Amino acid sequence: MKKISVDALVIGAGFAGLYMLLKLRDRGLNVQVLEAAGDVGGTWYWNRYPGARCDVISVEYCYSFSKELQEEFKWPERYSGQPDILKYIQYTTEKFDLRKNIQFNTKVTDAIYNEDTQLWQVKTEEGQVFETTYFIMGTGCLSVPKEPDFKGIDSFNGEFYLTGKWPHNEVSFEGKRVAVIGTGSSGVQVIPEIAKKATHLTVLQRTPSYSIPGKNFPLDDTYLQDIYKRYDEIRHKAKTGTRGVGLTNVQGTGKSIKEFSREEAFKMMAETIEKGTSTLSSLFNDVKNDPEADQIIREFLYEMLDKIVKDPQTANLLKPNYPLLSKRYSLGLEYLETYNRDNVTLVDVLNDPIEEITPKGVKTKNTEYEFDMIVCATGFDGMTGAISKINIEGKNAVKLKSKWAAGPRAYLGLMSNGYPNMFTITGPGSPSILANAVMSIEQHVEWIDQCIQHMQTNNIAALEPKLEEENKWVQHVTDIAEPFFISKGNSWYLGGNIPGKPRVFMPYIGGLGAYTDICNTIAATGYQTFSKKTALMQTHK
Ligand code: N01
Repeated sequence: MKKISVDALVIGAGFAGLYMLLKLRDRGLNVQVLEAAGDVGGTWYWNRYPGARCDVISVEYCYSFSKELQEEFKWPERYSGQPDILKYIQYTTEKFDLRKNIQFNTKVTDAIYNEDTQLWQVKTEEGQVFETTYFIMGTGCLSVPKEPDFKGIDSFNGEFYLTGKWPHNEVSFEGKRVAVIGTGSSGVQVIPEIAKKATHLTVLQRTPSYSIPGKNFPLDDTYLQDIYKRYDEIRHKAKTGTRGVGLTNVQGTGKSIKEFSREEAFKMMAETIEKGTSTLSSLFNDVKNDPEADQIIREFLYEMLDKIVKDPQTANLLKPNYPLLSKRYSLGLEYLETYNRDNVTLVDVLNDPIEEITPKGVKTKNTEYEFDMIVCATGFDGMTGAISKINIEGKNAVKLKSKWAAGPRAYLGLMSNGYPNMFTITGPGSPSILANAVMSIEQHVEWIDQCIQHMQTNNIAALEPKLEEENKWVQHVTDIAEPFFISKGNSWYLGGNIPGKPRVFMPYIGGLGAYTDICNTIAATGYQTFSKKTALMQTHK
């Protein structure tokens, strides 16, 4: 088989891969993108279940690199739905003529580094072989759904769907008895939509989610024109702040919640929600790690839930019993209200666990339920799922899987020692999904682009982080998360949802702005924390 030689091979055509392609192509590199799906979009290509949308405000959940693009694409809603996010990604693809460098329906199986040639050899399931100087993973943090492994799953006679791999054809719920398994962010979104159409919806809940009511509304031209005027300031705030957002920042009090009377604190939280902001955590400085502070915020949320959900037994079942900030909470759009519908039943599968899927439906320890359709919103193999699907071998033929057996080890979430010129966009150890993912992606792509420019101008053929620097960073990522609830919850942030996955807190909690400063300082001081091998630059045209 003839090898196809390129300068840079980018895996994935979502927000990350597309921008990486554009940057490196503009730099004059010969870039090829390989994408497993049939079109662009990444996670927004696959997650097309009813109700799918991003809980970052749309005018912020989009690229900032092009002023023209920013003002050209008219976001229809405050939190626009998946069809519009996908439309935006397609629009960007056409605008910058990116499609010609993307090969779809192509799954990468192996990536092997050759120390003699200083090139990566990348193989695909379809039998192609690529040779590349730069191997860049834009494979996303939440792109590999956790495959449900219920006993008897194949015996079910009805329709079966995964939210993370939703079909392209329309799925009809009309006249059907539907079950949803999973009440994380995806479940919280799909449940209200199915409830509106199905004859009956049964939600099989193992762990309730905190769902904070959000406000969505159509955007008119006045709103958009105001944003356009303020975009520079909004984006500056987003990039220098913690969470990659410039609009939704709550004016924090900088104080402990305990410094306020219960009435005062509850009033402030109610007003914040009323204004359409769900980030209650930003109001007070101790709700991320102080159990007493968490208790107060939880009591507020329980009280709110009791007011919304009419049946007290259902309301009690919906109350999470873990700290608010130990997991990602969800933006609720009609979520809690859905449980007031006559056609919706909440079943507790924590105390009556699912034993198997049968031809007729779901059998728990005590009951057998009959369904026409089962929808699994059971989550993802987060952050490392897509990377670990590829057989990656670095220097001395060491498999990345072995190196990461006890948890991912990466420097800045960008590169890993022993794997020269391999970059991971929003990899483990970076703020990635703890911030607005598009801002995280732009920062990584721009850093990688600058790094490649540095390599080219300095005749560096191979660059990798020094092991001692990587070890320090991995320790730092663990240490700064340690005091906070988020590092202890049983969430996908720690691989807690995947049996056998090492429990390591993967994202960097220090905030996007602080992290960007660290990355920029490293670049400005000549990448001293990296080892470099100088050789004749290989270019492939
Ligand atoms: O996945 P999850 P998700 N039996 O892992 C349950 C992003 N996102 O797809 O907690 C019964 O959060 C599981 O129960 P438990 C966002 O970053 C964003 O919902 O393991 N139940 C849990 O309830 C988010 O954090 C947006 O006890 C089982 C659920 O399935 C991330 O994606 C929208 C089970 C999985 O929840 C993941 O969210 C959607 C079993 N065997 C997603 N196995 C927005 O921007 C699993 N569960 C709004």
